[in-house]
Amino acid sequence: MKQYAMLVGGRWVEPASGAYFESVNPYTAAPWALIPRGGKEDVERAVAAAKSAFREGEWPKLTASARGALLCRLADLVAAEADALAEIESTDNGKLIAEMRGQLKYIPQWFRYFGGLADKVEGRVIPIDKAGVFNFTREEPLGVVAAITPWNSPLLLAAWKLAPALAAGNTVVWKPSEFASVSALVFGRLFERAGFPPGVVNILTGYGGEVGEPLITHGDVAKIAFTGGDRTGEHVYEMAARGLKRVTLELGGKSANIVFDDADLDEAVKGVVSGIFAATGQTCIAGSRALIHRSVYDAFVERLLALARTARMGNPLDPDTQVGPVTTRPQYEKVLDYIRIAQGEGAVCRLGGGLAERPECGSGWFIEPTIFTGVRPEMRIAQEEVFGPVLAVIPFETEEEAVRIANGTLYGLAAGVWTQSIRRALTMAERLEAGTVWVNTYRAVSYMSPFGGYKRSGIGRESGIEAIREYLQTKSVWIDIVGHAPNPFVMR
Ligand code: TXE
Repeated sequence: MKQYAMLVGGRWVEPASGAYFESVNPYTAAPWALIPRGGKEDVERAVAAAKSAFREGEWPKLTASARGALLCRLADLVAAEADALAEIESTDNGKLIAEMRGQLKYIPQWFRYFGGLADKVEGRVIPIDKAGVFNFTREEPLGVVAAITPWNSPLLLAAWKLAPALAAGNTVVWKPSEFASVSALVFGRLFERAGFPPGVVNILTGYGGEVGEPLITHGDVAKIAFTGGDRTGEHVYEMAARGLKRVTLELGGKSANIVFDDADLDEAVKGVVSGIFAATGQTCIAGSRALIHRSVYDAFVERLLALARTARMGNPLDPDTQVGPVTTRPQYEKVLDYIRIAQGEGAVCRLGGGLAERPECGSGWFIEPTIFTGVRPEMRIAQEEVFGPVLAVIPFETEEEAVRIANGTLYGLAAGVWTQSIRRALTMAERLEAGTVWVNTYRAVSYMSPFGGYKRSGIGRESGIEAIREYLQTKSVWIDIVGHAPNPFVMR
């Protein structure tokens, strides 16, 4: 098994503890890599390196254009390594090679887009209301940013944070998930090759409590950019609050895919299937609730079952596989628990309903694509994030009712609407409490378009111009231009 090292201050280092843990391939359930088990001492070193890179040396002296050029160079290197990195991700987290290749080929665009944006961050000259002073603003970086990322799309979700954070001039300590760290440690080499000064990006691996917490609570960390579960996100927010730190939180969801009676049903069926079974449902934007208009309900469910039944399960490295394993053992158990909960609540299991024991699934953590009907909106299966291939189907009668059910959870990450009516599409886009609304499509993201959650799905936005603001702070500069002080005892 290959043993990896962490990146601190431009050097590849062992953890202070000397301890390593195994990363497990979810398709074989066997360990395949040894990951450094970082701790508090490593956090001290990494944050010190990031702080010193922020304040001294080459990085703060670079022009914004030069920073942008570094990010574009990084993009080219990522593009050249895309296939190799995709294979690592697929081996480490069990997601389809086709999906990971697609992501890896797309990731360079985040670095190009924010590289291009780096020298377009401008302050303003304010025509101030006071005589004899000149006032302008500067947009400045925050300092050391802690990026904490999950296992489901390890490099994509890291790029969403690192690209704007670096474009804005911050330095970064990045902690990938303990369940999928290998791609981060390999990706780290590309920062060196692109020419980033040492310490600008540091990578620490290990567990949330051992590396994540000391990182978040470290006095020299200015901001936390986190993607993960909402409970962990809440805890991260509490810890960040104690230090009055900024946060961007991208948390879970219980997104509704809403199919109206005037929809193109063939396309809608594909959209609902892709919303929940692509990525084995392990995506924050999973369309885990299908809301179907009563008049097309029976026909739609039949078509849905027919298409879902054709899903090819198996080795995620096989390009023909459509549904891979669940990434982690705890996640596998969580999904099986939710299937039991749904059955206990009286939902009707129409497809799947348990672990997959097909020969092509080997000894991996596979769960059959599962569809429940007879779901009522208040059931736990319709309220809580499962993060697996489990769909809850709910009928509705009116537009009003669809809105009420769709908005009736604590979450608000995304929603899908299937209709041919432009009026309905626009009305729904306005009324749905979700950071992203897709009409007649699902699961589309871009580096250009802001992404984030309403309600319990998160705080702040990633991607798009909005994202760079999350990594900047505004300074107001006042300059006297008349040369004599007014009355020193009153405010100017
Ligand atoms: O995520 P965690 P887990 C959801 C999904 C899933 C559930 C749990 O519902 O079933 O979360 O998954 C780090 N201080 N999503 O346990 O715990 C951790 O090491 C600091 C939604 O894997 O949120 C990892 O790097 N950091 C989601 C990261 O947080 C801590 C993606 C995410 O782990 C920490 C993944 C702590 N105390 C899961 N505890 C999405 N929104 O896409 C953990 N971490």
